[in-house]
Amino acid sequence: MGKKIFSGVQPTGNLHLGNYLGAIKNFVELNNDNKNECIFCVVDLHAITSKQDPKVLRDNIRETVATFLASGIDPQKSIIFNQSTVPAHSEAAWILSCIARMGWINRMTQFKEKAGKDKEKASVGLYSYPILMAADILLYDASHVPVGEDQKQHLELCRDIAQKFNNDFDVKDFLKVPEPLIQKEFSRIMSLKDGTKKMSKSEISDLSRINLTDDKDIIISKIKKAKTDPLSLPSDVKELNERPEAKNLLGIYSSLTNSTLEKTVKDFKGKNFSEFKENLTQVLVEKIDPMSKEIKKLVNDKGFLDKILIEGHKKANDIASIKVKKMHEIVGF
Ligand code: AQP
Repeated sequence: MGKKIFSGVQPTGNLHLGNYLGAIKNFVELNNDNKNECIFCVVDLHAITSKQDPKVLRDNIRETVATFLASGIDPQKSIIFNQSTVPAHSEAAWILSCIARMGWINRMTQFKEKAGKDKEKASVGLYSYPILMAADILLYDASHVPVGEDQKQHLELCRDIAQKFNNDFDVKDFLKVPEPLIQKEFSRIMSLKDGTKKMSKSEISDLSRINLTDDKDIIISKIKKAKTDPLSLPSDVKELNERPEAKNLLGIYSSLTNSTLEKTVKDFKGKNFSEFKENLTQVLVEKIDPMSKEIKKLVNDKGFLDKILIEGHKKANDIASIKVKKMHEIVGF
């Protein structure tokens, strides 16, 4: 039997190699398996948990759709839509926020990281967004949710919320408890400037990430400048535990070549970084440069991208509106 897949990407600009290798690459594989039913959502409600320029947000929504298509997601096989066009997401999020417990949300490490020292000034939305994420997933009875490692805790919260709703209202299995699909290796791609920090859209330095819109020359220059250490490449994977930058670059190479870290380490043992970086640049350019060209072409065709979103909206709304109506009945509205 196939899987019911749901996942989302925030249209917050600068989609990068981490988003691709951690999540979108997996979306494409799941989409290619005809047994699966896939829904990929541009989560614009999540995007406004931090301040967005409305015009830029509108462009980023389309660019995210363009990125899905350029990566290989087929809109004929998968539903692609943006979250704000399906009101059931906000409605279900409210109901589920009355199910989730404060103690559960207080444990979410991503809020602590993103809000930083100034958490009094963070939006309430940023704090409660994992509940909206639970609503996104549960509305579609998703069986599996492909995400990067950073979303693991939010997925566990989603499972707890589903179970508590089912127990509280004695509706066994009404909300389907989803399984995370997190790749065993390379599910957390790190910054090119600091191998201990996640590659991220919001990092100020553009040199910290490979954007999916970077062209060949930019990729060459970013990899040249990527942080390394003074040693040559190791002969044993274990040595990488003390060498975060080397581990990250070798991991990126392994993921792009569908190989394992063990094999990559074996292939490059004793080599210096400059030789390895040439190989890494080559595989990155082969993968990202055509994608970047395609994204840039697609974003000029706003009508085409909007049509995909409208089609996706209809299909998603049909599913989600029925589920939220049932939720209303269950809670007694
Ligand atoms: N560095 C990463 N490595 C692996 N996977 C990653 N993801 C994000 N960063 C990495 C995965 O990409 C998917 C979409 O993420 P998102 O757009 O919803 O937002 P995010 O996690 O907030 O992305 P960023 O880049 O990390 O943004 P900021 O700068 O705001 O912190 C998710 O499945 C995520 O796990």
